Amino acid sequence: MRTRRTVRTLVTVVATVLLTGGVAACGNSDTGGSADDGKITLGFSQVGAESGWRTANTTSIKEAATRAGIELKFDDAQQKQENQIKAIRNFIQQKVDVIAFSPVVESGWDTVLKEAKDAGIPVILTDRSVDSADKSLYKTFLGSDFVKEGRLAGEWLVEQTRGASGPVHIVELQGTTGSAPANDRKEGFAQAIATNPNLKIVASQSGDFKRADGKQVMEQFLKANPKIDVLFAHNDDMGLGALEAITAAGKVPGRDITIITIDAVKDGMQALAEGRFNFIAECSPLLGPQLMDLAKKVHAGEEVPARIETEETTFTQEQAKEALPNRRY
Ligand code: GYE
Repeated sequence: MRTRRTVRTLVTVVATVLLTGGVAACGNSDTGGSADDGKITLGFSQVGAESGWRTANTTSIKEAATRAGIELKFDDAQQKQENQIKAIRNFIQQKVDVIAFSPVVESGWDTVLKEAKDAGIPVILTDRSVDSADKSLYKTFLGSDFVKEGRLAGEWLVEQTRGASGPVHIVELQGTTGSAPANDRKEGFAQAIATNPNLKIVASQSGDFKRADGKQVMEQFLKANPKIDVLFAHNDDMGLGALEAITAAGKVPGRDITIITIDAVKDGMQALAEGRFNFIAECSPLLGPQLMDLAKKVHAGEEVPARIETEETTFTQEQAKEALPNRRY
């Protein structure tokens, strides 16, 4: 691996010299990095700051980079794919050592990933994956199993509604349209509830993983559907926004409407402990330390597993009460 990387770096250096007509334009160490001090430079393109989960994820990455002695070039794409593509191209131009990003949506990455590969810069996917058929475009994917999270949420509901004699009306607040967690959580939940024909999704719409959107879409759901028994929100923030809409409609969240969410950030756990939510499937944002470890390994040309899955659990109201005091985010 190291030999291949060195050759690739050499090709890039030679190509740059030929194109620019001088060595001065390279200005870099032989590792292809933008710094000459031997420090690894990591270009990271973050989705945005749409949720409590995302904020905790950003903090984890920034802190871990400092601790690992990695120079972090951080870019916030404000939930726009075009901004992420621009950021990745900038990282390539700056000749960072490693690129990592959390793709806002699953599709449309092949071209820019190929550009990174051609420049000899390894790419790590973190949190969310891409649907590229060519797996050689990235080194590894570090993150959760979103289908499993959706399935765990659905299985809990199946368990709770076992005795139901009539239909159970479910509304679903989806995450960002086209994102891996929205696609996969929807799929996992649908798989689980398919085992009981009484469980019916009567409305399903995106709230873009944001609190304000969750509130607004829930208001529409409540207006259009006189009978709502369950809300499944793809993250805590949308569930928290929906709480306001439910209360404003004169209903008691957690009692009149059963609320299931995903993430288990502090505000979500608080709502669960206080009985306003009913169940949360955890999704850990603390990916920073593992990401830095992987960045070092791929930079050194070491083999890394193609897929690294985050360890997660689920919380009932009782479990949330117990876990809350020690929650880090
Ligand atoms: O669940 C949501 C965030 O990709 C796992 O993105 C992440 C999701 C998380 O906005 O809150």
